Amino acid sequence: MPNPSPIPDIRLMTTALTLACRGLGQVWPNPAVGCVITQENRIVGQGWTQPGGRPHAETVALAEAGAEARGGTAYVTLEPCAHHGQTPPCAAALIAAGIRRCVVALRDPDPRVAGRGIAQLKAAGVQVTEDVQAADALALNRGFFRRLATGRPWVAVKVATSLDGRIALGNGRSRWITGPEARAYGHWLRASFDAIMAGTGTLAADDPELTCRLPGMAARSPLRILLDRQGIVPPTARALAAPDGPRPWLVTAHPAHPAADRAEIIRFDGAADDLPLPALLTELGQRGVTRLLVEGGGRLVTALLRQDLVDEIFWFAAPRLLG
Ligand code: AOF
Ligand code: ZN
Repeated sequence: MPNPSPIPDIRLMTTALTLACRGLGQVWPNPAVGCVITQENRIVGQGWTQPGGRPHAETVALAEAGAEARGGTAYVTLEPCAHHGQTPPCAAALIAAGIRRCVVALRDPDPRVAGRGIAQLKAAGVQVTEDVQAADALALNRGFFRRLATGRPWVAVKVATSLDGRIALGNGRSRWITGPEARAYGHWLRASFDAIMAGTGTLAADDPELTCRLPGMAARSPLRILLDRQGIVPPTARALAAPDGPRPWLVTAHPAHPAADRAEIIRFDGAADDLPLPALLTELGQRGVTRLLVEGGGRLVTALLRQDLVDEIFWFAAPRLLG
């Protein structure tokens, strides 16, 4: 049965954004992009940036669409790339596939792209519509945009407190304050970040694994970054245990950290109490991290807040008093 009324751009772009989300935490230093290809009123191809950052979303969607892409419309959450990087340019691939119209949420600020993708599409006679769901696309890739603009990752902090604002018991020993739903959400959060960072205090007191333990999502555990300037964290720490994911990074001023063979060492010199946090964030940015989740401890979080380095706070408040 014919369906003459076209699906609004905004709905198809929302679908593309949903697809893009799947790449979050998996694609750094690349952005997580989504792509939907339609032919008349049917979706004929869908794609999102693959783990490691490639293939790009458009490549995946075009492969699925095959010959049906010809004359179709492509919805992309970020301007198609124009550069010959590790993959051929997506703008050229869309043109070659015969895409007639391209709807773009947002331009790509990467200097290798920066408007050239859109210019190439237009020059080839593709009709381009820009600025569809741009705010959502920007929010989705805030890590990618932040790193390109400042050299540092987007920094989120996760804290769990009691109703009276405590993060630990008076004796200094933390324990689970929040319930299973909050814990599951916390694990999902971990999966959506490139890296998770914790300081000596939390590592020593809680011995967290810092992995994503949602069923079937272990492979989505983020890179673990351990901040242990003085070399206090033992090699037996659970956060250093052989994971499914990448080898942890250990940031330390210790010249011969006892756990050096269990992690990649990032040397940071300076006084034990005075963390050069802006420099550390720049170093992480240089290594490609776009989305950093900090899970304590209190001292690290306080220092980040004091230095105005926190972009986002996930605050879980449990309905109980610790006193
Ligand atoms: C797209 N679609 O899915 C992504 C794009 O190192 P390369 O060759 O993979 O290029 C990385 C750059 O490509 C990255 O900085 C960003 O500008 C763009 N990412 N572009 O058309 C995608 N992930
Ligand atoms: Zn591309």
